[in-house]
Amino acid sequence: MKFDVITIFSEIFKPVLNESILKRAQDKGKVKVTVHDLRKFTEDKHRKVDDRPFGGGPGMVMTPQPIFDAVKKIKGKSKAKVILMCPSGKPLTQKLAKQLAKNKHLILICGHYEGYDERIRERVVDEAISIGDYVLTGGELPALVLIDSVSRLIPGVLGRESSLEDESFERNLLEYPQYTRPANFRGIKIPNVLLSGHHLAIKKWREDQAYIRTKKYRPDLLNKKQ
Ligand code: 4GY
Repeated sequence: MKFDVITIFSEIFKPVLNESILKRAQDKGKVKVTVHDLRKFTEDKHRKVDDRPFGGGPGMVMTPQPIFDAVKKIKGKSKAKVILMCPSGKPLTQKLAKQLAKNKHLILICGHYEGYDERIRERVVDEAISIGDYVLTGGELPALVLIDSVSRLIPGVLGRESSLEDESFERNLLEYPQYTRPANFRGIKIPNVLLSGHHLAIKKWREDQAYIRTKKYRPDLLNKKQ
């Protein structure tokens, strides 16, 4: 899977991409991420990427020219899917991450200021995606969230394929509580059933706990169809 990111803050990406599983995924050749500086695509002599909104109003808007040209150049002859990171996009869910993981090439556009010139969305973008109902200062963190959530679904990245299946959002249930050693930590004991060796009882307890938790913290998930 190839990710091309278009941003005015390239440096944000390095520390996240150069650690842990995302680093290993790139070293293994499962994922390739290239970060492009939007300003390199400007025709304007001041390398401007924004301008004042027509009709007035506060703030600045991302101007079309650099983004149009960056996407055209990066896309070349590939059939890349172009994604705009935007609070008004389609919500990123585990289901959407799975669909995105089927692509060979994604181009992610990270915005700033007050928003994008609408012609970008109309003519360049295939899908606008939001990571949640809050407004950030830019699309870089959302792009990293998308890269992370999609990369771990690519075969060979996690190296424990089977366990992806019973993950939380796969079943619309939160995870059951987990414990590890010691069984008694400073007087705080783990539930007895986990020490019983009774596999069916443990399975039942975990199912009950997952349901209780979901009902308490995310009742919305219980009403969702699979
Ligand atoms: N939430 N999900 C998000 C965001 C920053 C103003 C457009 C989000 O995806 N992106 O908050 N992005 C905004 C800042 C211009 C992008």
